[in-house]
Amino acid sequence: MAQYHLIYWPGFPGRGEHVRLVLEEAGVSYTDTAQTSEGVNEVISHISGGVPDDGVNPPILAPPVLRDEENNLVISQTPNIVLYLGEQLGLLPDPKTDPTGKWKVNELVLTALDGLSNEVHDCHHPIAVSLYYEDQKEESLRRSEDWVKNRLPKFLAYFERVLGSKSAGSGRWLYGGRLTVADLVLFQCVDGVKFMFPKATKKAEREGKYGKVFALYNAVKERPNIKKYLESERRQNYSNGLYRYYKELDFEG
Ligand SMILES: N[C@@H](CCC(=O)N[C@@H](CS)C(=O)NCC(=O)O)C(=O)O
Repeated sequence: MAQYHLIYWPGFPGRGEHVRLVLEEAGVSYTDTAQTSEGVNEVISHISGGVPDDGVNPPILAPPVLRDEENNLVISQTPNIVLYLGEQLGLLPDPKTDPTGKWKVNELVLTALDGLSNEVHDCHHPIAVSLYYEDQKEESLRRSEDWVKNRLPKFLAYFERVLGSKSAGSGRWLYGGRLTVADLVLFQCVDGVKFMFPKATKKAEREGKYGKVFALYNAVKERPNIKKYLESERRQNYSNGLYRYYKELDFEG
């Protein structure tokens, strides 16, 4: 049995993708409910309170969930899982030479998820998660137009600044001159935003102001394990998950 098991909705990459990319980059074997016929039931059993009830792990509210079978650990919250796996799999700064580095990398992960994942989700669900997009279309239009105009450039400029800062070290990565989980998270965020807002991201690329961000994006894409994964059937297409394409929301900014 594989040590790591990802529990997430099948059918779209969603927040589970951040977990997959860390596992794929590290080249460890894992199982994934997106790839099994009983996957949905497993997700439901975790979020409905039945599992885990083992006296050790707290109940789960929402996926993604990671089970580490060797350490009897069941945890949720995307950045929490990413930080845990980063430590387990050597995708954080070396604690011997940089004992506080993991908090800085986590800061970058949280910032990317705030701006380029959670805020993007709210572009198609600005009023309520429990309502359909079609029931909040007008607000989605206003929210998306503003996000593309004001928030997208703000977050791209921030990460461009991080990549040009002394703390990034030499090379193309966000922190300490080596690839960390923050780079993988930023890659997936940019990939999702490119899918949802192609006009705005093409314009941002054309403008040339965020060259380092797009270079990081391309560099992650070309990493051997990531490249293999992206070309495999394990990589799911975007559909009606966190990143979705609606023509009417595709503002140029
Ligand atoms: N902050 C959490 C959010 C988790 C979340 O919203 N999960 C979605 C799927 S991507 C879900 O199924 N939510 C159900 C709900 O919030 O009721 C994280 O980053 O993991």
